Amino acid sequence: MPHLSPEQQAAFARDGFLFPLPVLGAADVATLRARVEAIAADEDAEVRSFLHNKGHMVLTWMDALVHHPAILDAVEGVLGPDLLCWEANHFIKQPGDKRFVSWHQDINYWGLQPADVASAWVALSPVTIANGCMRFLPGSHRGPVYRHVETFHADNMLSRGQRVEAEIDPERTVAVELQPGEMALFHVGLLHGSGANQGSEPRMGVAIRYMAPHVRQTLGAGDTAMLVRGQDRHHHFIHEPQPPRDRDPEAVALRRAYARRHAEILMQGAGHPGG
Ligand SMILES: O=C(O)CCC(=O)C(=O)O
Repeated sequence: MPHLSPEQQAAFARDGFLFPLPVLGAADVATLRARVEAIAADEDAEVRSFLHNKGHMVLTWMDALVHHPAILDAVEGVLGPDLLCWEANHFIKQPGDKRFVSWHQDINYWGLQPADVASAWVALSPVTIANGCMRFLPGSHRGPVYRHVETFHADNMLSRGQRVEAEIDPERTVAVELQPGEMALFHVGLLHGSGANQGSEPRMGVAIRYMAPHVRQTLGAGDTAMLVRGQDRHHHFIHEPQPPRDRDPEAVALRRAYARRHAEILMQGAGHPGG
């Protein structure tokens, strides 16, 4: 896929998102999906946590995904030629899964400033209104950063169950339906959320978080990121090495330390003792 056209760049600046962007072929999606399902079914909780926190440091195929040229070409179109990958979060909802993602703005609790940060949400299954696709509120990345309340609702997939206090008019929202291998790119300030899976097939996607290297972590010291394209002239984040092989013991130990620090930074300020 080529870099974004001027029209696509203008649409991203106006709306705060772009989709659908085709980035992966059917064979790649099938392989990735099988790998993600195997990790999700692993008996070891630490292995399962690779799907939520810094798994690209220990799994070569996840590292290859966050470096995928088609994904990075599109991200470069909105963030520029130098790119850090901060995180890759998998969001999986099985049929009948009641879990949802309340309306929120990521910028409100990630601590990343300025807002030159975008998520590349890649579909590994069909993603439909029935099976709980995301919804976006166009242009909301240009508006205020709203107050959020932390609900810690059991079915909320967000770490604190954080929900924006603003009223969202459903008529103004856009359903982010995707085919497997398509991607939605969205701005860190965009209001978004998703419902339960009321369909008959799993809804699977991975949200890869990218930023320009001048971005800082304002919540605490010691956060980490992987340089995936270009150069880092700022060094605001400790650089993560690429994994030499799957689950290399040294890489696993380093990922454990970095993932813990990353989680500590993100949960600072959470209003719940179990945060
Ligand atoms: O996958 C979802 O339903 C929500 C994803 C999300 O909130 C995010 O990527 O920031």
